[in-house]
Amino acid sequence: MAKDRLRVALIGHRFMGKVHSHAYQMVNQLMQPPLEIELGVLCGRDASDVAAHAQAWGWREWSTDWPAVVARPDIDAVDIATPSDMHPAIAIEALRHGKHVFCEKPLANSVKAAEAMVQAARQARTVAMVGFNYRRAPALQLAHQLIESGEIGRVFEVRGLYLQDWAVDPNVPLTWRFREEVAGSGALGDLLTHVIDLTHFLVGDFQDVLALRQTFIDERPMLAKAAGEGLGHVGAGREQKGSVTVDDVTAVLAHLRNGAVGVFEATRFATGHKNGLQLEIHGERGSLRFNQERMNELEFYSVEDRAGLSRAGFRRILATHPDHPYVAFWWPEGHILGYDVTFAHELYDWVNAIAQGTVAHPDFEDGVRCQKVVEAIVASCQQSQAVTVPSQDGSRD
Ligand code: SOE
Repeated sequence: MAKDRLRVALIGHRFMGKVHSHAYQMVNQLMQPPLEIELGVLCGRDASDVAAHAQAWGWREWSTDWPAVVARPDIDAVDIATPSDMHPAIAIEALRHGKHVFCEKPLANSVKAAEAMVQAARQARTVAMVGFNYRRAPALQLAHQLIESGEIGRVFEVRGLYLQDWAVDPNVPLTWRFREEVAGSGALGDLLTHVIDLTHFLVGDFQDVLALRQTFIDERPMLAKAAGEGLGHVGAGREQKGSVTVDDVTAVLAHLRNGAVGVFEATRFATGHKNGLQLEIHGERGSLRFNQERMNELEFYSVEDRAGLSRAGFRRILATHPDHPYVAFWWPEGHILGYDVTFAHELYDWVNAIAQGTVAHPDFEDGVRCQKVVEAIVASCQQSQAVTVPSQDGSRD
């Protein structure tokens, strides 16, 4: 018997649009979700680009008119892969039309806008999920299981770094990622939000933050095309320059509500690091260590080892055993997985939640939770002092 279908429209067709399109194909072909995903409409600003991508990636139709697309009765779910300034308008309109929504991170550029999205999701009663994809790396799911089962005991410290280096070149043009009115912030919103979300997932809520930020290159060549391209590696710059209005690096010290302490940094200027999302969590019974550039590995140290032969310290767990989360969908043990599967895993979970009428985390409320930390970090940078992060119920306890 044919499966029921989920007819999806994807808004955005650059880096994230490409990754999501590829992920849907993997989900259908290898993960066999309860609903068959139909790649319905691909939507973007540039007609000839979007048409070419729709054809290449297997979308049935294409459009440049997102309000019309999210209102279509033959679309059940809307996936938003645009720059973050567009997230609230598209998500709220899609929810108003009763669609399920998947929205790339960060959920919005302000707490206020993110809360309006939560409100719209509550009214729609559909499944609204935010794309913090790294939660779905099998090694980090395993880390979550180990922490939940008490393997490292009470957590004392979390250290989170997100290190990239593509912005070091002053000729990288002024794409949307360098413009506050579009991106909200720089390394903070683009990179540190992943670390904040992982801290929420693995350790707990933030109590207060003390932060600093810096912009090293204040002006960059204007883009030939206003829309901009992916990370800004591509596309010739012009002689004319425009102002960078976001942070190149942000560093944060934090107290968490459970008594743990956090040390965090995100930068686009860490020469030599390409996508170094690194986490280290220290607990009373052991520690865990992860680096996205070696995403199949989780390092684990247990204080119990002191009594045995393995005094050497951290052991490496290759998180590719079929018992490890999501791995059974893929290849035999040791045939390692890549960045793209984290998207397949999150979209699979979204589709499952839609089929079963459940919630898929991180949901829009988790997106607000992250944005509250972002706003506290920005306030701390502006005031040069520690700032309390409001709790999810709005109190500053
Ligand atoms: C670009 O810096 C970027 O693609 C981010 O936007 C992603 O969220 C991160 O996963 C990788 O880097």
